Amino acid sequence: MTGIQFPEGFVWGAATAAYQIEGAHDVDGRGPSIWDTFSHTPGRVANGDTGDVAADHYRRFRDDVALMADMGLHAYRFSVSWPRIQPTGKGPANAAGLDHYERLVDELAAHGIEPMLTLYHWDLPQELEDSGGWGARDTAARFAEYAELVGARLGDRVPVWTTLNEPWCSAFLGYSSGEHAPGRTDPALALRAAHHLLLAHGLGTQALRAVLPEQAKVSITLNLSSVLPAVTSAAATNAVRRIDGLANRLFLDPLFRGHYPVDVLRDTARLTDWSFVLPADLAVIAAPVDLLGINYYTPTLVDSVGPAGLPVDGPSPWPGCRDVRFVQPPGPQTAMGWAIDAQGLRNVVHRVHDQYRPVPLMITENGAAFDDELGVDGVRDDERIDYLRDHLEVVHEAITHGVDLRGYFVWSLLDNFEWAYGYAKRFGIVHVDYQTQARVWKDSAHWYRKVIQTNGIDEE
Ligand code: GBH
Repeated sequence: MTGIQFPEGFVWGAATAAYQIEGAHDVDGRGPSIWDTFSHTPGRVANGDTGDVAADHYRRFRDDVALMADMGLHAYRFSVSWPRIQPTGKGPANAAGLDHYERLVDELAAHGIEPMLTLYHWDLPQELEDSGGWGARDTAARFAEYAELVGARLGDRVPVWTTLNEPWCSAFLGYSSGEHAPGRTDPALALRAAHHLLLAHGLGTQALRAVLPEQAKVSITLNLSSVLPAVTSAAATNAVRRIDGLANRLFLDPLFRGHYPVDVLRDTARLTDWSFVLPADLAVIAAPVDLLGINYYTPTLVDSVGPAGLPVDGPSPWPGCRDVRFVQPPGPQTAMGWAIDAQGLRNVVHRVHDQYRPVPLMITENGAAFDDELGVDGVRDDERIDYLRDHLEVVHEAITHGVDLRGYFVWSLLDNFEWAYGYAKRFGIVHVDYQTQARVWKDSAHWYRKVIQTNGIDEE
């Protein structure tokens, strides 16, 4: 009995992000980003971990590319560190920064691996934060200049470009819950930030189109949520609408329909009048992309205690949703405490396919952290293999149902700096010993290599 077989040309990849793996924080003229400031602020990151050294990928990129080639990866999704290109977030390019990414891209090409380049995976130059960060409209214009610098240099060699990774996280974890850099806890500011991030995507797309060759593709990656009610009640149904509005439609609607969702504008009217949205912005944001990246990890289950219920204490990533309770779904979880449920991925891809103008889709991140143990013969991570298999089965099924899903990138190639969790959480399919920087393939990496080789999953 054969298992499942993916369509010919399906893209198999792995993903990383600059601040999470590069280290070399003060090398070759790199300026500080908001994550340097944040991670060096006591109490912000578990165990006081920082990205100063990380997986030392900045220096070891040639070895890491060789590892990717051994694994048979078709494509590698990485991000460029903005403060390596513009140490203060503005002005001319720092040549050493561009040179580095050119070497990386050339090394990938030499091994037949296609680069997929993300311009912004959360490492805003600190000086831009000091002048308002994503709360400032000017940051969107600065982003477009940065996009043009990188596009002009690498446009001939990078076929797929992504403006932003998960603007929801940048806006709401960065400026509302404060779990991420810059650690602000101002829900109204977070809504402004969300708009300026979308505007940055739009202006960045324009800038890229002007310098990239015609065949280059431009995309954005969203972390989309499958939001379901924990109970059957009018209050829970309403909570689903509100959380879905902020998690998904606040981004999908302006990108693919050219307007913000009216219910979200109404729900948040007590916090902001949205006057930072200028009429011309929406057309800029809605300029067509060639591809939509989707990152998916876990479903979201909500309930509502109602207006008279107990408010949730402390800063929250959900502006105006203090009455909404998040429920832990039953069943298995990852080391992050995130429920494992591939049905959520099914919901997300079908929803996008059915309700928004279909552009080709890619799963740009999917994966899990587990409490891996390094043994003499590697890392037995059957749970991660099961997680990946379950989600890949959903990807396959969606394709057979007509969803135009072109590729899959596992998060992550390497164990890395897991943001507020530091090095305590390991998402890699390759283990990193942070003492020696040795890379050791986990069983999941061997398994993934076979999936790529056979373009499918064997029945087991
Ligand atoms: C991605 O973000 C990032 O792009 C990547 O850099 C990161 O390393 C990776 O995920 C792993 O974290 O509140 O318990 O219901 C994913 C961010 C994950 C944020 C799921 C919302 C909901 C978990 N999202 N999370 S919970």
